[in-house]
Amino acid sequence: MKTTAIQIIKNSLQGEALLKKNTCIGDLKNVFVDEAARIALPQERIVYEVEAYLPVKEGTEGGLFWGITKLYPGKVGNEYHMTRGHFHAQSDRAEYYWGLEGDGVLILMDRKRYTWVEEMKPGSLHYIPAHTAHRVANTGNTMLSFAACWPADAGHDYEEIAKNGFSARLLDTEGSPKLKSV
Ligand code: M6P
Ligand code: ZN
Repeated sequence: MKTTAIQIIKNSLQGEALLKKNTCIGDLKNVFVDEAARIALPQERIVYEVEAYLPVKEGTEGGLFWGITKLYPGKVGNEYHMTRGHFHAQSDRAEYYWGLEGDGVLILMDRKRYTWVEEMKPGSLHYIPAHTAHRVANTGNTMLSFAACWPADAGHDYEEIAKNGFSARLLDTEGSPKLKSV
């Protein structure tokens, strides 16, 4: 029997034609609340890596994409390393995230700017509803890896978050993560 083109080995995607993207401190201008702290860090420090399998063209109706994100532990000021976060360009598209390793928090915000969180750990399954922005913070001292499955026609709307941000941030407050309204 033929093996599949792509395999998941130790929380990594293996195979040909995978999309791989690293996001560094230098790429995350104005993403963290403490921009001075971000500027003071080594700009080439990797915050997260994404490996994704895109078996159909971006925008294909009915298609699905699959990826693993590895979020390194660390902080920018009092804020944990986190993904940029996005709504979907096609806003009515949902997504699944699930925890593979490490400890983190999924931060969700609806269109009324109501923000809530879900604890992310190995085995936690997160249904991200349509019209809901999503970002993940690594609150632990080890790598946080999570898998994601999203519609090929969802797209990413980063503009709304770049303009208005999330309505709350997860900050290290006396050693533990607390959601603080902004
Ligand atoms: C998950 C998916 C991807 C996303 C990635 C990083 O793997 O949701 O679509 O690109 O996380 O998140 P962001 O694009 O917000 O940086
Ligand atoms: Zn998404």
